Amino acid sequence: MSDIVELSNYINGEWRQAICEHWIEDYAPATGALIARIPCSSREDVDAAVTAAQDASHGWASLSILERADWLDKIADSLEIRAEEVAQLESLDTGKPISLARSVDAARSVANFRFFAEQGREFQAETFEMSDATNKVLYKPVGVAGLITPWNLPLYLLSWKVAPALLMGNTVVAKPSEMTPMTASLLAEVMEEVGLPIGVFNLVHGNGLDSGAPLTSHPDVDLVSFTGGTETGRQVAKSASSGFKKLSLELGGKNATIIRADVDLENMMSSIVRASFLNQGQVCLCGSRILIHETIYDSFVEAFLEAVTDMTVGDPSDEETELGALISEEHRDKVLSYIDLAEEEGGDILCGGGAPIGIPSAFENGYWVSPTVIDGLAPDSRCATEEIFGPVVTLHPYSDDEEAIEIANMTDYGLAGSIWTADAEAGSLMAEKIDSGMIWVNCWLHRDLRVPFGGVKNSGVGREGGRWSLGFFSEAINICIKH
Ligand code: TXE
Repeated sequence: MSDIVELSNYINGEWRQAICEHWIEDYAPATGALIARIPCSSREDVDAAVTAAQDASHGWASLSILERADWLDKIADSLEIRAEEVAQLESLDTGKPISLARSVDAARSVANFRFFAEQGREFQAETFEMSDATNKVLYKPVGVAGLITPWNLPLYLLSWKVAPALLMGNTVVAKPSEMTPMTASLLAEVMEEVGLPIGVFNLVHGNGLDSGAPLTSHPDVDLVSFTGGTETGRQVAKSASSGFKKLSLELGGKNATIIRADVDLENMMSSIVRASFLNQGQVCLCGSRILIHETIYDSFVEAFLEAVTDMTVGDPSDEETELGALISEEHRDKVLSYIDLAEEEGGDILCGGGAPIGIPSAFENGYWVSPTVIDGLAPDSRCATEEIFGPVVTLHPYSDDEEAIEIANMTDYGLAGSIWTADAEAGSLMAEKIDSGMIWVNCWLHRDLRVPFGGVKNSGVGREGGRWSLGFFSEAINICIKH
């Protein structure tokens, strides 16, 4: 019992329990053990956080962008000192391998604050000259930002929103996923440690309906940035629309990985496997449909299966582990139900399909699915077009570039994709015809934080990243001065 942590909300610079005194339990995905309780916040808690953010708005907005950039650096410094703690908490709370939590979650969270601090220092508002007038563009804060984040990359995605929101002069109410609350609380501790002015950053724990929905529909929240599932995104869009809030939605994906006949498989295979299974396939950018030129289909499948079955699945705290557990029992069951569906749809399970064999007894109650590869499915089958968000990949042959593009565009999603080829020019031309926000050629998740990030179709609305984030988290105002 003593190892179970009780987390609090952070509102107006104070640590508070939910007014209703109800709790939500948080489990470690690798073992199924109860590790924390978080406040099951409701409308009253959200109201208090929004009021605190509103009260802090004027003071924060009156700082210059350079002063706010300095605050982001202070936050980054303090977070960096606690990087190992971030990695340990993230690995425990999500079930992901510690090596990944260190190299991606902990490192990138610090990098996000530093990156946006730098963006603030380089920021130049435009002027547009006319023959008889000068137009100045001002970037004003939007106001109170409601930030809602998912469980797959908890602090990484939260910092991706908090940093530009603060930089542009907004105050924040953050609502992290109830399944992974640990590092959001750590971030609130960092805000307190560095002495960020009271009310500028507020944290409300809780579930989607009781605390997420009151935040997105709150009349005094001016902007909503949401990352999560497409269906939830639809509800968030509805609830934010009546107040005409600025809205950014980063939603799901069903991304194609296109393997052309001229691919250098020997050098590219490890990256293709990483694109398929990073974070147990629980990254919205993962390539969950691999389209393979028919002339190399058999040789690709053989090499791919060899690489996939070679991956080390198990204890997330072991440095050698490559794949950990899925986020929850419910999510594990959803992923398994898609594997059952694949069999009904005529697919062959080439590897995986259930819990890893021989998992140590300490992990028997965790939520495990070993990496699963399926072929024989029609490219328009449900398993090949719906988001599974787990370690499950379907394989499909194609005959020429046009057919690959047609299959890639066959889903309601349009987030990302990758193309693997010795002919980078041909890959780039193909990329232009794919209906997705981001396409990588001969790489995957190779992120330059200056570029636009976001999806088309059911993958979302709006772009974040670099100047797109600065634009989204501000109101551009034009002042036209006649000479
Ligand atoms: O996410 P939800 P879930 C996909 C993936 C997954 C599916 C559902 O396919 O299987 O979404 O996952 C908060 N108003 N992705 O149910 O519900 C919630 O508390 C306001 C892709 O876990 O979208 C959490 O903080 N907020 C995705 C956040 O929304 C609400 C990553 C995300 O939870 C709310 C995660 C409401 N009505 C899942 N309901 C990606 N794009 O990376 C819930 N929330």
